[in-house]
Parts: sequence; C-alpha cells; structure tokens
Amino acid sequence: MKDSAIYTENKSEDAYNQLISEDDNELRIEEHPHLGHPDTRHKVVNGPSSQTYRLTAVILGILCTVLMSTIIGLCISYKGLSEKHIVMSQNSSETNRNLEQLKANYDLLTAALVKVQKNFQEEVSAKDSMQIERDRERKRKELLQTQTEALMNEQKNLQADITMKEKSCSRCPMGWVLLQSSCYGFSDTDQVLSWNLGREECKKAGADLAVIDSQEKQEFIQGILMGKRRSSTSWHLNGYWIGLHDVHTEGEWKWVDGTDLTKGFWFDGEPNDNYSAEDCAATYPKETPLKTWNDAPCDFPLKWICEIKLQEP
Ligand code: MMA
Ligand code: CA
Repeated sequence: MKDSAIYTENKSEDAYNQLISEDDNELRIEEHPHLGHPDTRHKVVNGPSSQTYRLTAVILGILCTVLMSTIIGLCISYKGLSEKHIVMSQNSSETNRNLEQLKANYDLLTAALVKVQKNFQEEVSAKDSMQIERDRERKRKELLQTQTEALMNEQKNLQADITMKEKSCSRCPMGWVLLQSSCYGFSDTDQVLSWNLGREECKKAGADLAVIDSQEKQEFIQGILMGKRRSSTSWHLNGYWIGLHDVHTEGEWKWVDGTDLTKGFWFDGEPNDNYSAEDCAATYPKETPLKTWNDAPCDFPLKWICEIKLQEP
C-alpha cells in the first residue's frame, strides 16, 4: 500500500517535471529524496535562469516587504498626519475665532481710542479757552486794581483838598474866593468907584486892593473876570482897580503893601500915562490872560478887586 502510494506520487512528479521541461527547457526540477511534497522536495537546478528567478523572487519579496512596510508606515504617518491635521484644523478654527475676536476687540479699542482722543482734544481746547479767559480776567482784575488805586489816591487828594479848603474857606467872607492863602472879593457888577473909594470899600471888609504879584494869581483872577464879563459894555469901562499905582513917582509902580512891581501883565503899549494923568492900574477881562493891565486916571469910575491875606494856619 505504501509503495503503491509512493509510486503514484512518483508518477505524478514525473509528469510535473516533464510539464515544466516542456514549458521551459532551461528549468529543471530535481527530486528531493527526503521530502514528500513537490514544493519541498524539488529545487530549481541546472543553470543561471533558476537562480535569476529565485533572486528576482527574493528581491520581489524584499521589495514587497519594503513596499508593504512603506505603505504601512505611510498609512501610520498619514493617520498621524490626519489626526494632526484635524487637531491643527480645530486649532486653526479656534485661532481664527480668536483672531476674529481680537479683530473685533481691536476695532472696539480703536473706536474707543478715537473717542478718547476726541475727548482729550476737546478737553485741551476747553482748557485753552479757560486759560485765555482766565488771562483776560486777570488783566481786567489788574486794570481794576490799578483804577481802584488811582481812584483811592484821587479820593485821598480830594479829601485833603476839601479839608484844606474847608479850613481856609471858613476864614473867607461869604462870596469871596480862595487862592492859596488869600481871599479875593470882587465889587458888585453895577457898582463903580474911583481907585481910592474902591480901596476904602476893601478896607471896610478888612482887606485892601488886590496885589497880583504872580502869574498864578493873574491867571486865577482873569478866569473869574472872564466869567463876569459883559460883552455889551465898552472894554475900558469894564475894568477892575488893583492895588498898584505910580502916584508918587511917575513910572515907579508900587503895590499897596509897599512892594515894588517886578513883573506886570500890561496890554501892548501900556502903561502909557495917557495925558500924563494915569497913575492907577486896572485889570480887564481879555482873551490874552497875561496882557490885561492898563494905567487909567485914578478918579475914573471902575469896579475893583479886594484881597485878604490869611495868616498861615
Ligand atoms: C485908551 C488908551 C488907554 C487909556 C484909556 C483911558 C481906551 O483906551 O489910551 O491907554 O488908559 O484910553 O480910558
Ligand atoms: Ca493907559
């Protein structure tokens, strides 16, 4: 039985070897005496073609293995990369969302910054305006201060003047006017007298005819006479006797207080001692306040000016 089987098997192997030989004359399969199966019992023999196949198969096997490994490796890598990609996509979405949020925040902040800048600008403008207004107020205040000081000064001077005038005026007769330390009285408008009679009237009031021995007195009295002037009356009838004469020596003018004339305020061409009969001096209301005197006859009827010299307080 066993031998029969081996025979059958040998028969089959022969057919197989023959078939192979028919297909390829270069390939020979040798029976292996120790192994029962053709795959293990035969080997490719007889020549380089068999070796080439084997080598090719080995190489192909290796290549397949490498390829498989590579494919597996690539699959693993791909899987890893896919996972990474998913994670990165998720991260990217998150990042995009964050970026959008940041952009929105940036826009909000920019708007807020613009608003703050605008407010700041307005505040600066308001501050500048206030500064200008404050400077203006300060200047106004300084001006008012200066004016107040000036007014206070003036008030002080006026008060002093009033005090002095009250002191002096109280010592002048009613209707007389004060200059420095003298009271001056003017005769009534419609009354005229000779130089001597006019002087008498002054003496009745404790005075004498006026001594006008300074420019200030001359101007002061002229101011008063211009106020009393009557335009209808002839100028030479509108004069006022003053305390000056040259009755003793022609041309030597003396004041009633005994002093000599040092400076006169004569009209042009005066004193002219007209008709050699003019020894008394009078003053007239004239437009030229420093040229108002004339010598006239002493018995000529004129108005007069009296003076009371006050004692210094
Ligand atoms: C003239 C002139 C004077 C003189 C008067 C007298 C009008 O002026 O001669 O010098 O004193 O007359 O009235
Ligand atoms: Ca004269």
